[in-house]
Amino acid sequence: MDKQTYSPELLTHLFRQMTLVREFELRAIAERRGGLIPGFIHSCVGQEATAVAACAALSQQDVITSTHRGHGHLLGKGGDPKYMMAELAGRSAGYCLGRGGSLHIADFNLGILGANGIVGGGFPIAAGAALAFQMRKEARVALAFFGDGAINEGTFHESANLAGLWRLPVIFFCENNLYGEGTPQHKQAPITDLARRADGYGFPGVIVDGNDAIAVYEATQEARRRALAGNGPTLIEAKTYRFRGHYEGDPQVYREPGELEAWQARDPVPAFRARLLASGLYDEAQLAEIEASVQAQLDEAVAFAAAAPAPAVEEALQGIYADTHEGLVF
Ligand SMILES: Cc1ncc(C[n+]2csc(CCOP(=O)(O)OP(=O)(O)O)c2C)c(N)n1
Repeated sequence: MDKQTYSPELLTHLFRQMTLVREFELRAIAERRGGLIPGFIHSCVGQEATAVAACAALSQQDVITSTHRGHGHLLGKGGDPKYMMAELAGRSAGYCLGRGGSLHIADFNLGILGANGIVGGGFPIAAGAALAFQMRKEARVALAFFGDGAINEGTFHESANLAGLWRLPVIFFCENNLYGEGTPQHKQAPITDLARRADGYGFPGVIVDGNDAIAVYEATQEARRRALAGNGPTLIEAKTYRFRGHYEGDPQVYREPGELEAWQARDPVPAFRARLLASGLYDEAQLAEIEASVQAQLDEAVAFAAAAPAPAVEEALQGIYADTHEGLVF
């Protein structure tokens, strides 16, 4: 690791946030088992480097669109674990007042334009935001996170086409974890390197090791520079792997023997930890202190969620935009 290139602030941020994402997911899984959290959880355990390092390369004014596997993206962009945990628990103190759960978390103040239960739903939102930035001459970019399954949706191709044509300041960030639900990538696309799809739309496609936080950070920084210089989009394909099921409870019969273990040997969180220690910039005690502070933050988040009330019945019709008698009212 180059001591000149990376500030201690950035390195500490990457380590802390990656640890936060990993531990948030493990806590959420445990709290689901314990009954605090109802419904589905699609965890991103194993994909912490992509979520955190891509967001670290953005400014606060930049925006992201996220997915059903979005906890890491939201935390990476500054989401508060307290309000996230409360939302997962269906409590009124949550980001969506407890009505949306994990798939709908948004915070426009942080540039989080929303997780999304619709696979491929984020592409047109990100391209539209980028068009707005371009028209208003604002130095901001939009980054759409998505999976290898989502790149086969029509929305990718429509959004990429116009983004390429109009040179929109958008980054298409593919977290290629090799599966769309239980379907391996080779059964859903005729090519292995999805970055090649960018060719058809006239912008660069780059492949990056998605388990290497620094590589992800650099690729995203470069894509952002390009977008802000008026040169249009980049497709980043980050090769990575999810360690847990598609959802909690998934029997995972589709994995190749030994595949999970091989990827776990390249676990991005301990790999980054080891790299920090090897750099000589950090010692064991400093990293342990960061890890303890993450645990304390999550203790607080779980206690906050557990103590928060469920939404009141009278709130059920608030925020409903369509009225069948009087037409649309938004
Ligand atoms: C339009 C649409 N089609 C199908 C689904 C069901 N579905 C939910 S997640 C998923 C797989 C998505 O795979 P990928 O984009 O690779 O993301 P990953 O789950 O690997 O993070 C599918 C098919 C959906 N939610 N929306």
